[in-house]
Formats: sequence, structure tokens, C-alpha cells
Amino acid sequence: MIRLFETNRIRSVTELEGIWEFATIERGDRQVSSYPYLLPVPGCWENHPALKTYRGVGVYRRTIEVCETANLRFTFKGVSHTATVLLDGKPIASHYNAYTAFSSVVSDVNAGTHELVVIVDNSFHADSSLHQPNDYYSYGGITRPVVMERVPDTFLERLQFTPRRANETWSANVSATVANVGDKPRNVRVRCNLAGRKFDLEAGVVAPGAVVALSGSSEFTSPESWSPDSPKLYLLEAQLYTDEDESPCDDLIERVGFRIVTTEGGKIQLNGEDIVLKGFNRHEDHPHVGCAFPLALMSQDLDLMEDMGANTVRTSHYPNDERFLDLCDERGFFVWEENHARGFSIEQMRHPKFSEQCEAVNREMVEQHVNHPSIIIWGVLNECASDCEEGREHYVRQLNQIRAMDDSRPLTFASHHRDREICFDLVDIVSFNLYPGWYGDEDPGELVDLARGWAEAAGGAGKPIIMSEFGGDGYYGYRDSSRVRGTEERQADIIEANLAAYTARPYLSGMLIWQFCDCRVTEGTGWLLTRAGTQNSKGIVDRYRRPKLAYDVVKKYFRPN
Ligand code: ADA
Repeated sequence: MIRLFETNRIRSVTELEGIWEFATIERGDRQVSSYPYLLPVPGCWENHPALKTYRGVGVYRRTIEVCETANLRFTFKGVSHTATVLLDGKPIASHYNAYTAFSSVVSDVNAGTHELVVIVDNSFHADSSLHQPNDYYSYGGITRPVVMERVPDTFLERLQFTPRRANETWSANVSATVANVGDKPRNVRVRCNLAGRKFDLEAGVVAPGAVVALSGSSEFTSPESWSPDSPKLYLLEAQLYTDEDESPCDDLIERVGFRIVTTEGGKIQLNGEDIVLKGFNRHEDHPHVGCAFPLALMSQDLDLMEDMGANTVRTSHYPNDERFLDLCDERGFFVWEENHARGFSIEQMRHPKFSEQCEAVNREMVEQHVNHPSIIIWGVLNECASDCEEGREHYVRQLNQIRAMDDSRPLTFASHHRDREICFDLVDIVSFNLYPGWYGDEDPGELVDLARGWAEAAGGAGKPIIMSEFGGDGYYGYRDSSRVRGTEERQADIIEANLAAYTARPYLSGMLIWQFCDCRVTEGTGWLLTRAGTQNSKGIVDRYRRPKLAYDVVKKYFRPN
């Protein structure tokens, strides 16, 4: 399943889901003499018994049937983590980063059988600055859906919808990116249909091999707004016309919601009303599927979070599968989506590819997910070097990049630098990762009051504050009345103390528990990579989603009635 709604009525769309052939190869090699495995796509190769800990290069192969000559557009929603795609032996795309999609159009593919090959590398190779041995697992495989579309020479690449509200009137700003893979310039027009209203975007000309962005807006007197209580969604249907043609040659449908997010008076507002974010950090990780989640397991995670009374999920520490975001849109569940970077020191940020790879993931994250009403915050660079001038330059650049693409959402980053932080002036929301009761024995209430002072002193005065991470390990099934570290009892005590303190402080705009579920971590050396059981065990449910004792504690605070 690609999305939770139909994205096209005119364009033909085929999902290349199924069983692909697979072989492991040496890095730099391209010759495969046989494919000994049959693996599901989407899927992680770690789910095959022979590949449970395989880190390296693998080749996926399948054939596709084309019934008449056409331009084919291949979209990979996620390949973990470095991909090279070949059609009939010719490279057509390459991409770095597991958590964003990429596409490639091949013109005039003849009728007949063709071979599609994807070389996938999940090794921590020298060119990889963001996928590093870390406190989560970089799986291997084609982990999100693959889509094959037949597109005309001129087609709709993407739509961007921004809702605005002034004096009780809503307007929609829409921009359509039109691509031309043909050899002639084209006059192009885009007609939109949204909430029962038809409107045209400005017309334009798109040169061969180029893209053009066409924009327009329309007012809406009384659309139903999107909110957790009433998550009303509308289809934004766009049709593309070229030259003087009377019928559209292509279409694209997005699903949107009317809502605005503001940060005033030290609070976060949705449609003008103050909100408090109560929820979880979540890794896309499950022992049965790795990071390649089917809809049923995504939906189960949201059911569990909602059962505990949560209203928010932070996609720590990378952009998530868009079907998960679709589910959040439908449920009225808030999302803090963040780019891909966890815990990098200034030395790691000096990696020659770091800026370029961050730029790409930021651009792709915003372009691909901007239309989800559930995303109310963009985040960058979790726990990186925001305590020094050189690190600050990265924060400035990345926050500016995101703001230039989307000025309708507040920005933040999660800091663990306490009173050494120097970047709070750059963001709209101040967020702290502090672990009272786990990495230190401070009192959570006293610590958060102190943190409020750090925010004020470091450029965060008057801004909303979120406790973006807190928690402690609890090994599922390890129950003991001694309540020693690692017992479910001790974890429940830590969560209780933290939630009691934060829910009693009206100045806080959010509290996000680390973490929803236990997650697999990279095996290595050093304290981070030698965690017991090769997992981060701070989940309120374990990797199989079995509730620990802390589950009911969360419920008590997040869902008091
Ligand atoms: C950090 C980090 C998380 C996780 C957590 C922990 O705050 O952001 O990814 O590693 O600590 O469990 O220590």
C-alpha cells in the first residue's frame, strides 16, 4: 500500500511490492552470478535468518512488464541506506539516506520485459555522515514501498499546500512543480479542486529537461478546520494541461487540512487555542519487520499511544514513512518530524559530507511531507554541537533552509547542553532532553525549573518549552520489589516522578517520553553501543509492544479520567 488515499485518477500507478531476488556482494562489485535469496519488498534483509546481522551491500532484482512504450517514473519511498538503481543494466538513480524518497524518470521505455536492479548498502562507509553506529539500528533493504508510474513528457512532480487564516477567512496557497522530460518547451496550466472550489494556478512555460513551480491561492469562507477532536481532511486535486489541450494530461492528489500553528505568549497554539503536547519519541523499529512497517503495525503503535492518552509523536530521529503520517493526519495526532541526525559531536559534524547530506534530507523531508496537517513542528539536529560557534553555523544554515521552504510551522531542536546551550535564539520552541532519575539523580521538578532559567538566559525567553526526552531503562519482565535500576518498577518510578513534575507545570508546552518502544541499537563498543540485549530499553512497551509497568503510569497522567 502506497498511501491511505488515491493519489492519481489519470496517471497509471503500480506498486512494485512483492518478492524480489537478492544476493549479497562485496562493496564496489557489480557482478552477481546468482541470487540465492528471495526477499519481500518492502522489507529489511535482517528478517531473513541468514542475514540477521548482515551489514554490507546487497542486490535486489526483479523484472517488470511494459505493455506499450512509455516514460516510466520509479519512486523509492525508502532504501536503507545508500541506493544505486539500474534499469536494464544502466544506472538511473542513486540516493543516500534511508528515510526520504527519491525518483527517477526513464523516457520511452519500450514494450517488453525489463530488469530492475537496486544495489543497497547499509555499511557505515566513508561517505556516510548521518548513518553512523548509533543508539538505533540502520537496517538494510528496500524498506518502504516502490512505485512505478507512467508519466507524460510533462507531468506534476509535487504539490505544496499552505493554509493561512486572516480575520476568520481561510486561504490556501498552492504551488505545483511541473517537470518536462520531453524535448520541446511546453505551455502549462494547472487547475485545482479543493473543498468544492475550483481555481487555476498561474500559467507558465516549462523548458525541456526543466521544472517550473506554478502558484496560486484561493479563499475559503468556512472550511472545517483540522484539529485532534475533528481531524477534517480534504483532497486537493490538481490536473495538468499542456499547450492548447482540452483534456488534462496528468494529475496529482494530495490530502490536506486547514489549520495554523503559532507560538505566542510562551505557548503553542493550534488554530489560536493553546495546546500541550503529551506523547512519545518513537523509533520505526519492530523485531518482526525491522524498520519496514506494514500498515497494521503502524496503526497498532498509534492505538497503543492513544490508549495511554498521548496526542503527539516525535519521529526521533528521522523523517517517517508517509503512511504513518497519513494515519496521524486521520487521527488528529500531532507530529514533531525531525531530520536525520542523532547526537553528533563537532568532530562528527566536520565530516566532509555532513552539510550536503543534511541539506538533502531537510529538502526532501519538507518537500515530501509538507502537506501533512499532523506535522506541527519541524526539528533538526537532535543533541548535536549546539554549544559551540562552529556547531551553531550548522543550526543557522539548516533552520534557515527549512524556514525558506515552509514558514508555516515552528522550528525546534532537542538540546542536552543545559546551561551551555547557545542556539535557543534561533528557534521558535525550546526543547530539552534531560534524564532526571536515570543519568542523574536530580529532582525532575527542580531540574525543569532550572532549565526554564537556562532557556531565558540563552535566547529562549518567552518561547514555549518542551521536555523533549526523559525516561529510564526497564527490561521487560524484570520485576523485583528491590526496584533496582533496570526493573520495570524502577522505570515506572522514574516516569511517575517526571510526569508528576511536568504535568504540574503550566508553563510547559509539551512532554515527550523517551521512548514509546524499545529499539534495536547498533552493536559496537563504548557505553552507547554495548547496551544490554543490543537494545535501548527505555520503551514503555517492549520491542514486541508488550506493556511494561510504566504503561499504566503514563495513562494515569496523560489520560486522567
Ligand atoms: C538521548 C538521545 C536518544 C537516546 C537517549 C538515551 O537523549 O536523543 O536517541 O539515545 O538519549 O536513551 O540515552
